[in-house]
Amino acid sequence: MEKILVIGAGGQIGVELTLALRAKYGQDNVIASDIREPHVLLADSGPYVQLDVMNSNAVSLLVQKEKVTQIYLLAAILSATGEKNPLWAWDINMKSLMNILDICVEQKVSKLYWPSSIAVFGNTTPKENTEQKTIIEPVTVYGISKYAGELWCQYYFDKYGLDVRSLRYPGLISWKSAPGGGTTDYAIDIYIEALKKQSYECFLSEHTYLPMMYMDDAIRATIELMEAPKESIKNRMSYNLSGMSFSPKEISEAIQKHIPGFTISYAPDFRQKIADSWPKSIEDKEAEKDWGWKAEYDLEKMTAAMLENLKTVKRM
Ligand code: NAD
Ligand code: AKB
Repeated sequence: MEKILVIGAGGQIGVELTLALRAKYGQDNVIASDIREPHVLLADSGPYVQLDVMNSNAVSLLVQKEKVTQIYLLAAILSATGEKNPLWAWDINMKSLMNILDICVEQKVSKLYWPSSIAVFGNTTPKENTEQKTIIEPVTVYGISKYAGELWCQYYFDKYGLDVRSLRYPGLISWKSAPGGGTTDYAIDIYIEALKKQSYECFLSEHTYLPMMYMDDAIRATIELMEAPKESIKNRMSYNLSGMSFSPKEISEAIQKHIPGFTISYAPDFRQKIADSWPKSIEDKEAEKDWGWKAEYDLEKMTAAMLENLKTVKRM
């Protein structure tokens, strides 16, 4: 029987991933943990432990006590927040990963999931349909930490045989749990403001294309990757993962089909430079070939789902 620990479970991905894992593996078999108080959707749906991933002893004791077989490490500082305090972001992102890689080896945890990001790509990377293996020269502290993390994952696989798996997520768009300080967060805020005020001031310029994905696809990709047979996982750094690509202008036009009076204005800030360093779109042929990945949501389908779902919640 699997015993799963999700670290950073209170975040944008963690809440939905924990709920999906609990539905699949049984609620008592998925321990949610975060440095924060439990998110409202996690409080009554299974075990919760409040802990700091930087406290390696505490994590190690928990893994030992609960006989954890799989860890999903989601705790991180994202791109925009990271640029405000680079050394702190580097410390959290790298130490958390190194702590967990070591704990997995010491405690014989059978599988580790750790997400990377399109932020590994930089200004010198080809912008369209960016390939898995290309020029990788990240310019944000977040991107540097993700690329270094990918190399460490490969190292622990090669040296210790650790079954570590990873995806380079695009910007993720969701409605259950608020985003945590990324450059792609505008594509969530825009739906919330469209419903609240019928207008939105965007912090990126109108033709800034970025790779994006609806959370349902991202959760399915994560679980499919983790459940794929070990021999089919050929990439131990991180797989490119592609959903859709659009600009602020295009998402605003998709919203206008549902809310005709919706208007958008543009006031680019420091996040524009981060967005400009990332690809406009990426390809994910290796994920498709190795473990059968295929996205289901495009911009139209996601927009309908986001607006419908957001109408049902008061939170965020
Ligand atoms: P988030 O900021 O929403 O959530 C991160 C969670 O980690 C938060 O709940 C936070 O409280 C927790 N955390 C922070 N420091 C901690 C600590 N010291 N100990 C324990 N918990 C701590 O982030 P997210 O969007 O859910 O992202 C999860 C992972 O996915 C990150 O590695 C991120 O880089 C990656 N990712 C996210 C996206 C996206 O669009 N959301 C895209 C690419 C990659
Ligand atoms: C961010 O914008 O920082 C994240 C990401 C793409 O990694 N959403």
